[in-house]
Amino acid sequence: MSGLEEARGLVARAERIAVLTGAGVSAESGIPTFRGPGGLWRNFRPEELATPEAFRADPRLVWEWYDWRRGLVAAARPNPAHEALARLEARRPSTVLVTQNVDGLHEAAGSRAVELHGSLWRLRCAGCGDVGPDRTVPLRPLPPRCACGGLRRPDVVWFGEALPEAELGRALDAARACDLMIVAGTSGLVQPAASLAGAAAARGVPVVEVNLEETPGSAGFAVRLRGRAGEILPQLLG
Ligand code: BV8
Ligand code: ZN
Repeated sequence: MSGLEEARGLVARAERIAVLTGAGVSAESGIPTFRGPGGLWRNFRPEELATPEAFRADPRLVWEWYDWRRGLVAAARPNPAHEALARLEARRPSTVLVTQNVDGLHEAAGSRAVELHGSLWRLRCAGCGDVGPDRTVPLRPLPPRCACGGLRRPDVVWFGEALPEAELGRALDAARACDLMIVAGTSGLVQPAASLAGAAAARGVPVVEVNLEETPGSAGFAVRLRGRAGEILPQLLG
């Protein structure tokens, strides 16, 4: 039996599916991943820019990176990977989709994703904490300022920052309650998101991985489907 047939059998028998996605599910929408080719920006590594220190040191540079990404995403559309997951949720309301992505493409496809790392499309004032949606592309002037005079930042979780409690709680609940986990398009390097797959596998729950390459967690996963999420997820989820 092929890996895909085995994985399709697991999906058919599952009653509570948890899904964890990363930048790889947006790659076929034309959004560069963090650690793959094209994942750099002006020779910076994301870990150097996605930090509070970088923002404090040079808010304009960090905002140029985020404004560039907002522009990319604004011109992008959900791809068949996002659409297959949204259809799964519509067919199986018990499905919980957790994402590390901040691009909002799961919502654009009709999903109700748990956004562990926040969203490019919300701004938060670093001064008074005011948070709100903003889809202005391009955003000018950079860095944007709040009425209180404080600097507005993207409402995303940077390295060294805690994940939002509510979302992390929902993700952990899903990892604990699921009887099947699908991990798609993530290198499994960033914590604590990456630990969700291990938490499911540790309970004996089968994990199906969809990725171009092996990842640190692959050895512990029941089925590893190698290929593009935009091709595999529609086949896996029907
Ligand atoms: C925290 C938002 C503590 C911003 C992001 C242990 C050791 C060392 C460091 C740490 C550690 N534990 C924790 C840390 C620190 C750090 C961390 O994990 N560092 C890593 C680099 C080691 N973690 C944190 O700082 C976290 N916070 O721990 O806080 C704390 C607690 C209490 C109080 C205070 C503090 C915060 C982490 C969140 C950081 N923010 N993003 C933004 O997006 O701008 S992370 C960033 O990486 C993105 O969210 C991204 O989604 C995420 C993970 O990357 P991936 O999604 O996996 O993407 P990647 O490019 O890596 O991989 C793509 C994959 O897709 C590849 O495998 C590729 O093969 C595959 N692929 C490509 N194309 C396709 C495909 N697959 C299928 N189809 C395709 N077509
Ligand atoms: Zn403010």
